Amino acid sequence: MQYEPRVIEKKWQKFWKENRSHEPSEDSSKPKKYILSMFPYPSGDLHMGHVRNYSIGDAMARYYRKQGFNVLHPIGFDAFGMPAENAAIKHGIHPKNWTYQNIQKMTQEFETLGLSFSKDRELATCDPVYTKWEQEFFIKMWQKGLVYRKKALLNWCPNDQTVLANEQVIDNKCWRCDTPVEQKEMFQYYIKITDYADELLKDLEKLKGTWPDAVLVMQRNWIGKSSGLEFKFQLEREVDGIKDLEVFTTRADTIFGVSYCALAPEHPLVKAILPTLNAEQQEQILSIQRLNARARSMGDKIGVDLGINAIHPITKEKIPLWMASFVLHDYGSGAVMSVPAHDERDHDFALKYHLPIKKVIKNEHPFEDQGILENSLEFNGLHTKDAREAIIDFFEKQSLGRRVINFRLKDWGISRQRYWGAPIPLVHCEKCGIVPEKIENLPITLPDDVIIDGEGNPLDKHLQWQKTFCPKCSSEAKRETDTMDTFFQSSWYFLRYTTPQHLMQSVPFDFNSAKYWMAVDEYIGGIEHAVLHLLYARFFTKVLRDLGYIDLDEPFLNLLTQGMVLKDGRKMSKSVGNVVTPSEIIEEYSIDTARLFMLFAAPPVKDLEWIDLGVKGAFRFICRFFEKTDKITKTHTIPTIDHKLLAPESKEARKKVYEALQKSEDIFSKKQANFPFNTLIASCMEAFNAMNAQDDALVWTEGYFVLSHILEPIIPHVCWEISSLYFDFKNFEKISVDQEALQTEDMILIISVNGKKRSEISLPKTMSQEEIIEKAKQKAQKWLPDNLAIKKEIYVPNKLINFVI
Ligand code: ANZ
Ligand code: ZN
Repeated sequence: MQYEPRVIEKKWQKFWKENRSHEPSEDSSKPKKYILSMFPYPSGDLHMGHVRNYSIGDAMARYYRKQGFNVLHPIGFDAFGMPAENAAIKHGIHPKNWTYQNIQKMTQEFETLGLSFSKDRELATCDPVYTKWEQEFFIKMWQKGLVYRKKALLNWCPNDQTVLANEQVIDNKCWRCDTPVEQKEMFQYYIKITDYADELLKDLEKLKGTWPDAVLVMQRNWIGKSSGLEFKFQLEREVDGIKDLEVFTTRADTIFGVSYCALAPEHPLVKAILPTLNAEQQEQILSIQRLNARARSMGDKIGVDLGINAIHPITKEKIPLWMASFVLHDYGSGAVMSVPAHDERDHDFALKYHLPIKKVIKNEHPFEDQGILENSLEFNGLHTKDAREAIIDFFEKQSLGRRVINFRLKDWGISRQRYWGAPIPLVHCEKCGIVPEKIENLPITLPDDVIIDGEGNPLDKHLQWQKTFCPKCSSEAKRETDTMDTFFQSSWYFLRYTTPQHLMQSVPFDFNSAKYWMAVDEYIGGIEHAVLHLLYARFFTKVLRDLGYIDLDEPFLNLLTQGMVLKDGRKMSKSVGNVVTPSEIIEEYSIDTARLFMLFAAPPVKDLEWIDLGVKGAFRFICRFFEKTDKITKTHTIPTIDHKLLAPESKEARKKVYEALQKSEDIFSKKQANFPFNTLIASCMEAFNAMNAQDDALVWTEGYFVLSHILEPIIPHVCWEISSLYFDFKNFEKISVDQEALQTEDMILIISVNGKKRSEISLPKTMSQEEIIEKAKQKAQKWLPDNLAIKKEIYVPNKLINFVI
């Protein structure tokens, strides 16, 4: 039979669509699996990374569906965001049109890939209904005190008069006009994710073993809990009413090694002292203020002597104060006690500015945090670990300072000064201040008629849209023009999918549906989302729980971070110019080829190197697999085979077939971790080769029956075609591993004639020597002509038989 991919792919895709084969049932008594690949941004082109991501998820969804699970495997689009607005600036296309056109195109492409998505639950986060629920969440958070407004520094292009995202700042210059970017203070809305810092950290324990360790470590570091001492240095003189300087240290044990204090350029004391400094010093401080955090951390360490001393709280020594570019204004108190003898960063700075260095710990490497204290008065001789505690106790007793816990995690700034996002549903009233919109007025939708020219926020210029009435006092008021960070949308889309279409207008998601489907059993996506998306989604889940929307602590039970697709050792991407598009492969070979190659070339969690020859190999296997179906004789059910009576080659074939089945079961029951589909496919290929090396018709039939079952999740079109021709799908459920086939106690013997290897034979170890020699003789008949007598038969058990003629 000839493999004609075009014909069978069309046929089965039509069948699945018409039969709604991939829609989950609402029957919550059934065991469920929720399989989710991270939803895509609708950039318009489907790349191999997508194909990989979705093939992995699809293989899982198809397998569990076949095993009788109720499977939810949805797709949607993360549809707000900057690229749509950039397209508008560059090509004059309206962001909405650009986005929906791309969604349409990509939906089509997903369909051609044969991905078994539930169509009913598809969503786009820019849809006003989605916005409506999201705005409701925002208002509930506002009412609960989880939202606040605070001034923050943003990248500002003075030429375009617009806020720039970090990606739009290149070498500290504006991406459009090359003007040096400044830092501008503006009001921003923040969500108090820090209120949940402890729970977010603690619950990482629950994910141990089901999330990759690397991701857990990254989340832990991002949350960055550290405990230490907070205390104040008195200043030698008052500046503008400021009398002291607060610092946070995790190394109280180094208190006697402090030789200067370093302050962030934004620190209030620096601002107060600024006018007293000379012009050059002032300019140095201002120039650091203009840099964003990334530029500061990458550049040289810059310092300015502030010309004022603090008093050491214990020794009463004079400690000079410096502005330092490396001190973060938004961590701790924005000021550091610097210990150059024991901190590398402080050390570099001290060398550069000739500041004293005082050693207070005896240790081999000066920058390790362990050792015995010296030059530390009554604390001398203590180990650093104990000294830390003793010194904090001392500070607390003397009321000089206190033990505190700090988190690196910062509150989530969600304001964006852009058009293509969900409007923040707040109203500014002159009398009442900031007031949330009434729930019944949601959604607050975007106006269509805007001018998008890259100068400022288009909503700021749309006065008509801004005009509204105060929800509280009804006087004329103004809408908030900031829109929400797109991470807001991706933080709850997985909950929305749980809810059937007919309820979508009346609830954000249905409580009971969410209860049934959540948590996501398998979440699949790139490692680049290890921190932000996954942390925000975990946070959102906890907030929605506390607001009564769900009963759930953690949204994703298992996480699989798939590797990248590489070509010639580099990430496959437009900018590198090494892209192979999915449609090229589909046109030249077939959809199943693309899927098979993607899952065969590497385990899902590892990077995958694109090899043209590998794609060809995948195609050739499918062709052979399809063409050899004429060997199938008995159909519609799995044949009954008496294993003992089979020829050794047939036994070997059955063994390989059931080994593959065993592997498949081990993978999906997670006895083998991280879904190593590559080894499963290799095992199927081996089994197929073994089938080819024998000629028992029933073994062929059985082999096909089992292999099309195992391979269906990977190459569905081919397997559905084979199954529909020869088998009855219902019988797939009856397949189980034949233990007898696995337990062949066979040995492989080399057969040689006059010392020359002629053949090989596989025989049971239990067979008698006479029988073995008889079988070997039959097998080697060609080389043992009847007219020549066999002079000698040499048998070496488990190894070989040599006939001397
Ligand atoms: C003295 C010291 C001595 C420190 C030493 C470290 C090593 P984590 O663990 O991340 O919390 N620090 C405090 N506030 C800072 C800020 N706003 N910007 C930059 N650095 C700041 O880090 C806490 C340590 O980072 C603190 O402990 C402080 O330096 C510094 F051998 O104090 B340490
Ligand atoms: Zn009002």
